[in-house]
Amino acid sequence: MFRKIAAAAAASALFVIAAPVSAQQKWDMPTGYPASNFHTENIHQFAAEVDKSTGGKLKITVHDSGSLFKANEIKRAVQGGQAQIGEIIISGHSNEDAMYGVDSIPFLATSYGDSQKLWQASRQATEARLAKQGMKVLYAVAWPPQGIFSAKPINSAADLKGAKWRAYNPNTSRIAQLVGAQPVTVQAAELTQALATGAVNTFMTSAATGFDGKVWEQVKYYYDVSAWLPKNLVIVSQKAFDGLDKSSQEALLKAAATAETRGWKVSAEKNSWYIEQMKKNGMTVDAGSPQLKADLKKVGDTMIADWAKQAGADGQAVLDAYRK
Ligand code: PCA
Repeated sequence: MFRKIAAAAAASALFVIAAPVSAQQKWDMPTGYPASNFHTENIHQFAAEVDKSTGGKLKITVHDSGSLFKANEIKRAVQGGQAQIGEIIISGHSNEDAMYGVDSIPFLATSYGDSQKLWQASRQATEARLAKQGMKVLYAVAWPPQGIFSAKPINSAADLKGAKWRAYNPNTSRIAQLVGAQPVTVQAAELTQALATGAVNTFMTSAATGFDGKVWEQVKYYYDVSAWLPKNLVIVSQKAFDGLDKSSQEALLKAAATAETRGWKVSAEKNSWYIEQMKKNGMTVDAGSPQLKADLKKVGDTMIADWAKQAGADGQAVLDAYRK
């Protein structure tokens, strides 16, 4: 009897010692956007590469469309360890820290090149904040440029007064306030529903999200003003990352770097295709009148000044690095 117990104890001790080396890790990855979205497709490619390059040691299961956690809850889920890895829209969290909202200020960075520059200028500060919260940034990818979708024609900001304005982050709510619209926060996964019920009729987003939500069924006008390019970040819990062996960590970082390059490229390449789909489905696509653009530029100027105040010295350093 004693021998049996001793043998079992020895075996389980061996198992415990051996476990970290051979163990397969299974991670859940909540994301907020649909399977067909280019960010989600990029994430699936990333997960497949990680599987391959770790020899199957790290399996990432992607839960898209806010099915595991709603888009705005994913950051907290990764922070709290309910999910090991996740995708977030960083500007969704600018109420926590102004730094998170720098990519969503109208007319600060309006092209892919400038957005990339702004990301390089703000990456360290963003990573440091997330690190303090126990999270590591794996990669970031920009959404296509943000334009205005509206059920009725818009010629100037005055036409936006009283609109039921869908917001997806604090900055888009702030724009609504500044133009006299009524902001309602709606995550992308619920946009189609919110339009169908009439809860919202106007919003700013990319043609990518316009396409995902088939918004042309309710909304007929798209003003391609290219006001900013918000970013999605793929973040991992530092604790989960530290639980990987060295070679898996390296494989994960390598796949992340590849996904970042690929994501920015696909975002830019697909943008014109998305806009084509708006037209094909009967939407009027317009660059926006000079008055509308001038009005929005004023909104942007106010928001850049507010942001600089809120983000303090760190914010000024980011703006200086960006403008250099
Ligand atoms: N689509 C997301 C965020 C930015 C974008 O282009 C959305 O509308 O929720």
